[in-house]
Amino acid sequence: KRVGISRPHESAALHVAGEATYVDDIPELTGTLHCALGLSPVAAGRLAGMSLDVIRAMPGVVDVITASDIPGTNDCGSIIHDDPILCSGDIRHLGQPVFAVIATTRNEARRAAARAKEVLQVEPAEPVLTPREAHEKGRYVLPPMHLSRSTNEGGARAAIDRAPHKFKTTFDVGGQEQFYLEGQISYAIPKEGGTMLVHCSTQHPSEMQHLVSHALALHANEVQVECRRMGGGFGGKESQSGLFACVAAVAAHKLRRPVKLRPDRDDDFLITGRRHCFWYEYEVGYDDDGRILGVEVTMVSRAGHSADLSGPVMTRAMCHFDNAYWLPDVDMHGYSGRTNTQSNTAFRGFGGPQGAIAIENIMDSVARKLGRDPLDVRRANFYGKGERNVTPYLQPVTDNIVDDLVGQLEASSDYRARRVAAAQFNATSPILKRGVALTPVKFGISFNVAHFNQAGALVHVYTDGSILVNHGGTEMGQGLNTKVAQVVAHELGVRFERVRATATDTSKVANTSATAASTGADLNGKAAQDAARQIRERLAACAAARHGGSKDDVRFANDKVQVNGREFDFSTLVAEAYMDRVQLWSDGFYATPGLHWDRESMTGHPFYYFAYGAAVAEVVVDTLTGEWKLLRADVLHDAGRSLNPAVDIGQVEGAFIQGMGWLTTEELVWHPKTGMLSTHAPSTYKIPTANDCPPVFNVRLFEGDNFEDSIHRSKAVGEPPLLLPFSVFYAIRDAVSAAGDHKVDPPLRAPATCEAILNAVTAVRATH
Ligand code: MTE
Ligand code: LUZ
Ligand code: MOS
Repeated sequence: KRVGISRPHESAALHVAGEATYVDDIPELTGTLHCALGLSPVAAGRLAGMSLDVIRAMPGVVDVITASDIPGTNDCGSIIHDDPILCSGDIRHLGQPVFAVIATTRNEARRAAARAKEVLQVEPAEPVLTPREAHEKGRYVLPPMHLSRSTNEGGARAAIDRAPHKFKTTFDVGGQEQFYLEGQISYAIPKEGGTMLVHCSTQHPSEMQHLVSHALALHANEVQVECRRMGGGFGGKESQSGLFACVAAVAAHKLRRPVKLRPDRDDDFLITGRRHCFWYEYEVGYDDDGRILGVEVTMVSRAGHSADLSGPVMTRAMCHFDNAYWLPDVDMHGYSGRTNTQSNTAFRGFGGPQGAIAIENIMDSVARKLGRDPLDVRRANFYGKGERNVTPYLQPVTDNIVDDLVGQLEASSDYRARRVAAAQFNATSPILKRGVALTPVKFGISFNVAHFNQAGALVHVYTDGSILVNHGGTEMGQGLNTKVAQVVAHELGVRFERVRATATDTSKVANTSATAASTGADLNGKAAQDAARQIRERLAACAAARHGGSKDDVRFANDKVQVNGREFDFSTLVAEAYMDRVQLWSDGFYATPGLHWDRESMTGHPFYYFAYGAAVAEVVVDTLTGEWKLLRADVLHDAGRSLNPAVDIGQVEGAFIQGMGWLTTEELVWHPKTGMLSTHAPSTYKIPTANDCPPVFNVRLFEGDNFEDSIHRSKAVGEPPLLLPFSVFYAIRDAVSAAGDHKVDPPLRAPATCEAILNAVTAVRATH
């Protein structure tokens, strides 16, 4: 058995030895030039002129490239083509790349590019910075979206009007920087006949190939993109690696020299987008037990200056507003606000967290208004099995395990007793207040764009019995190559060490999807299994032909092959098969079955299955300073029949801490007049560290198979656990509410920074 067992990341030894090759570690070719971007100093307006001679005269500068040097189209947009590579007149945001300096060294390029402010003549205009302002002005990057479902005449409105209790309020949730440790980078190398090779840190090599070919006016078969691994992507390299790939390629194409573009962290912050912040307004009607009878919600995201992935992000947000709850009558409106800020993009969860946290906020408020334990209110609203089990987008929830899973966690975490203990503590502690919360997760797995759910793989068995696997997915630290190699080793009955995974390469597997939506192992694992299975069948036929017996009785296990009562080494059979002229390599393909989606009505079956999870968090808050500590977290997460429990637990722990950062310490601040992102470095933008792990951190995987025929019945694990630290946010909210009257709903926004917590404490005390 090679799947379902814990084993280290395939590159773990290389990672810790510092030997794993990232793009910047590739030995530079002779003649390599370095690129830096000159950025717009204003957030909106017109570019009236550029005095680039000043830049050209700087030491080491070889050339300066502007939009007019792009031989093909000046666009690096994903899905919708509204994203200029370099500014061609209309200034979209402060930090927008306007020109590219190419110099002998990276420092010389950066020094020259830093003079952008002096050499650009701009006619500034008033920027629109917040989603609410964009909404008021009707400025959107996409048409508004609407999703509603009703089980009664009159829909959500009538259900709210008839409900025994109702309230209407607003809520704010901030954005989040991906903060991949390896920044964006591309290294473009011109090849014969005007073709191009690009080494790119990207989750989406095929899209980089398309964007570069369009920018250079080449065919796709003239551009090759390769990515061995990333030092993290988290969604930030799904589309937005494109600008860097295109600029490096345009420069390399023009100068006929290799060009590397590696922006530093501050520039990366100013150029690229991140998780969308959301503003919500909702009205809720509910009964005495806290059951939600009707909801109307408006969600407005900060899309930034272009569409990028804002459409699919809003779709996923609207398809996760239900989270784990049956909402009989619901009416949702989604607006992607066009603002003069970086274009926001994918980030782990892809709008799912932003959708689901809105309903969790509603659950928490309803419980406080009714004076009930929030877990009881949540449970009263859970999807059922067979009834009350249809999502607002009309996909039935047929694999519901939320009740079981939450029940197990409630018991193992000692939730009830700890709620009582926290209340007792709070009764005698005027300054320090404790809070405990349990929150569930249900997350839909598949790209919400149906045709992206396909993948390909190549498996080569060499005559010495060693195996190479190549697939369309990319490795960003999540352990995808490890899982795919495990699947191949399992299929061929060989040791894991026999199988090696190689760099993702558009010239090996074509037309791949982004490694995203948590589908990497589901899609590429199945494709690699398909390839390996074909080889195994050919080997079995060869073995039976040579040694007798039926090919169906040939067994592959432990590096051995059993045929007709005899046993051979795997490599012996491979050598025999080669002599018999058997094809020892194969391609494989997979497309997720049963998916469909109607964009107009926002209904269909967008997800193959759901992944579930739940977490309990306990915090203590200092109500004089707003400082807090996570004392303990208990997590039970559903990875189906995990392919690799060690890797999956790592994913759950990492996602928990990353999501906690989003909801607590990571705050983005744009200057309200200039639109300058002032939090553009770790000095002002606070990501969590290893120190922020709670002293008690119990993370377990739920026992149970995927109901669907996924790869070895596993479930995708990359994104869903990012929603688990909702429990931290609601534990903080619980502690804040203990500072005042319990029935007062704390006005706490996310991120719950110390400042936000203190403001919420002040507000609940004022109404005390
Ligand atoms: N884990 C690590 N270590 N680094 C990453 O960049 N990205 C996350 C998640 N886990 C990421 C990660 C995101 S956003 C996604 S969509 C999935 O991994 C993608 O990989 P998978 O589909 O193979 O799980
Ligand atoms: N849909 C989705 C997408 O659910 N997740 C993604 O990462 C994605 N990326 C591009 C387009 N649709
Ligand atoms: Mo992940 S946000 O789908 O790259």
